[in-house]
Amino acid sequence: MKVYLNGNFVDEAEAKVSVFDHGLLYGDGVFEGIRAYGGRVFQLEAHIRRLFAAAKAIDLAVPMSKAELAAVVTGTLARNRLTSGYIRLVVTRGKGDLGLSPATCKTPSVICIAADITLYPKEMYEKGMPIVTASARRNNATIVDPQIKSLNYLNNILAKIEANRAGVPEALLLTDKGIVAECTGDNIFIVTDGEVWTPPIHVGILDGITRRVVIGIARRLGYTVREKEFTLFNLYSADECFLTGTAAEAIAVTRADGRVIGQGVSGPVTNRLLAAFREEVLKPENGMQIGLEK
Ligand code: PXG
Repeated sequence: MKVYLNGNFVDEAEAKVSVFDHGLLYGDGVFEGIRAYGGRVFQLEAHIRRLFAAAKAIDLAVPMSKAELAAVVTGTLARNRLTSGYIRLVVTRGKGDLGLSPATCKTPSVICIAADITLYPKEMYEKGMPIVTASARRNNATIVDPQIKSLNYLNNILAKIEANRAGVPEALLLTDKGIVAECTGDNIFIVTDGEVWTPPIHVGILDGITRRVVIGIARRLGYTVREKEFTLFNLYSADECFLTGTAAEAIAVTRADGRVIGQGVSGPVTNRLLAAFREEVLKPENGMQIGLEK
């Protein structure tokens, strides 16, 4: 695998980041998880925009333009002869002195990796999957806003550990007030009486790009979509539930904390939205061409 590191494409084994990089020492940096389908990078502009917004929120100046960064993403795929797959874009505070002040970090590190990712077992994409509610709560947005896709994912990792220990692939995080927030790397939707509900961004969640795309699809298909606060009661009594995310794509949840959701299958609304999503990712207008860079 060739990876992009600070201006060069190098072999994975040659890609060296300093142990003094504050991304490693303090989780000081931001990232994006992006996917390519059929020779195009899905929603690349939206991902680049979100990365710049997150960098701004942590007062980190990305050392290149949005267009240059987009070219890094398509270039990384092209150099690895990939027309589909997963792309990880990382911007760290860079190498500095020990001590958490970013003032000692002169140049941010920019990293781009292309790889495969399979988040959940394949059969679960047809049958749905079980989740549990984690005892770990989602970061309060007044402390570190979950809209910042930062290199500090410990909150989510703690929840994932709870899922692993419970023998399920994913965990749901609630806000500190007990409102349904999101899963460790996915946004959550429920279907109740034909309406599609998803938590609003202000509860403290990532403004997911897949979430936005799926809301758009659902509205175009004529569903009422509400960005609405709801509790575990609403989840347990929902007709359907599904998760969205770049890595996860879209997948039904058929059991939560041992309660069967609806009929315990990937439901009709979910299936319709998942099918439409699979078409959406292949539409030329939604993606940036990978191109023919060597
Ligand atoms: N919530 C959280 C906390 C996330 O990290 C999503 C929701 C979904 O957002 P998007 O924009 O992807 O629809 C995420 C996304 C990884 C990985 O490598 C994680 C994500 C995306 C891609 C890869 O674990 N999280």
